Amino acid sequence: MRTQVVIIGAGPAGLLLGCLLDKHGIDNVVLERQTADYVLARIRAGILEQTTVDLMHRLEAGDRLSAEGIIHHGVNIAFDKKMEAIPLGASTGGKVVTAYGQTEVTKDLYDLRIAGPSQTFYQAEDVSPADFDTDSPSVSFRHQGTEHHIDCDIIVGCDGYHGVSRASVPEAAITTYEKLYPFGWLGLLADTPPVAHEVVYANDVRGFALCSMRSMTRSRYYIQCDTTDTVDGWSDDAFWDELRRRLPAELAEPMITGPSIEKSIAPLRSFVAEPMRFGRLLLAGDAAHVVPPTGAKGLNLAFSDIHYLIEALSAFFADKDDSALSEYSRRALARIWKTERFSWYLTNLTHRFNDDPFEQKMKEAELAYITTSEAGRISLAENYVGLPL
Ligand code: RFL
Ligand code: PHB
Repeated sequence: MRTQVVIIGAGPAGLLLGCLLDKHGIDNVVLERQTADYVLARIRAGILEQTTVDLMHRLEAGDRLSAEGIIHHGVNIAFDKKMEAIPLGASTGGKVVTAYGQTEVTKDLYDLRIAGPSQTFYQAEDVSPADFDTDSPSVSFRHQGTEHHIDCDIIVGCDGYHGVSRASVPEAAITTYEKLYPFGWLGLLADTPPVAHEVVYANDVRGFALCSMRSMTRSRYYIQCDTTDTVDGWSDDAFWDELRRRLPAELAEPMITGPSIEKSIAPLRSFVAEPMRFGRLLLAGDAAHVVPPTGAKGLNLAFSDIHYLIEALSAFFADKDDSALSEYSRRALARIWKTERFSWYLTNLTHRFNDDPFEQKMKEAELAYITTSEAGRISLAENYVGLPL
């Protein structure tokens, strides 16, 4: 088998890239380890930057997003039960974010992908990229018991933090930066109306809490938990009780609770791998970088990588312009590091994880600054809506 681009991973980054390559008339194959049902059922991100929304529209895959996405004109920060609203548009020339689940984004891209011309192999086993330090890379894998080998021009690793692509790069060629946080997020999805119209990040003496939504009848909440906690150790009632205890009364009292339809624990990590190009292998999305979910940047960052990558790949295939591929890493990393900084900053600001009274005072002062100073509000808002591409 031969194709121009092999994409490893059919998460949002891989599917978006595959659909954009189809639109540019560039042959591609997507290889995914899991079943389509598994990938489509994953509950993750919920807040989209305008650049992410624009990419969906560029593919003509944005109709449902336009109809069902909920525009957020602000974001709320609560500190010790006092809530402050930070407007987004007023500080950013009218920019907003949209609440629309990653699950729905993935479904919209999947529907487009299966209607398109290119092949996707789900349940691809033992995917192995090879010879990407030459001009003739290839990928081998097993599918339904048959061994396959694809010769290609480019391999793109969109296979997430635990994928095979980054792991295939010789250690000496890659530098990684990593920070693990000493807490996790316990998330709960419920068919109850969201308690607030826009996202609330709460820093409380009992720990962080987040109120978000998927629709006007489906809520998504998170609470900071210990890294050793298990989902089985948290009944729905225990979750709702703890969430209420961490929120201002104006939210805790009217909050409507109900049975969970999903509950999961995620570790929090900051991670960057440099560079993002190794000869004919390029990395994108969580395969190259991870942010803690505070600030809702992971999916958006994966999409901005693909924005830079599609420009680089179309230049490469139009006139074999190799410099476009080299520029990819530099352009993507410039935005990635700024977004890593914001996610790390917002995580530190909103969580409780050491008892240092001085640090606590610093967080209170920072919060007072970002909620009362015009410059502070603008800084938070311009990062929250997404830095320019
Ligand atoms: P994914 O989604 O991890 O997809 C990678 C795909 O690659 C497959 N794969 C392989 N396929 C073939 N062979 C192999 N050897 C393979 N190894 C792996 C996997 O099965 C999978 O299908 O990476 P991608 O596409 O880069 O997308 C990244 C986003 O999923 C991620 O950044 C976000 O979910 C992060 N995130 C959030 N991002 C936001 O922008 N806004 C949010 O509100 C937000 N909230 C969140 C989040 C992540 C969370 N968790 C669970 C970590 C909330 C949470 C709780
Ligand atoms: C979500 O809706 O899942 C969500 C919202 C904001 C975040 C993270 C996750 O910062």
